[in-house]
Amino acid sequence: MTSNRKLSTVLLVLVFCIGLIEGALYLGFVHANDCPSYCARADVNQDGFVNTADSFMVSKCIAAQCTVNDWTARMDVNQDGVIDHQDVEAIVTCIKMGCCKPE
Ligand SMILES: [Ca+2]
Ligand SMILES: [Ca+2]
Repeated sequence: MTSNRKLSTVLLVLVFCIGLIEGALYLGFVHANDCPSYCARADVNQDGFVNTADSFMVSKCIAAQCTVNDWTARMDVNQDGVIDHQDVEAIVTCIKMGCCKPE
């Protein structure tokens, strides 16, 4: 229970940081660069944008200790066979690098 709570706190902070990055992107403080190939898969919920909603979806999956299957395959953004914090970080990187349209 305690580790789940810690994990939730870490994920919340991460999602908050993504919000800040999105704000910076929107204001034009961050510019697009060479984008990692996994950014093409970062729109986890397939709504046309890569943003906190996508990282939140992966975070929820991590909290629920989900594994990669037909339903969750999209959440394995870096395609290393596991859904973990690295996938959330991959989404953050894509947002930070300006590889995705902010909402
Ligand atoms: Ca999305
Ligand atoms: Ca992964």
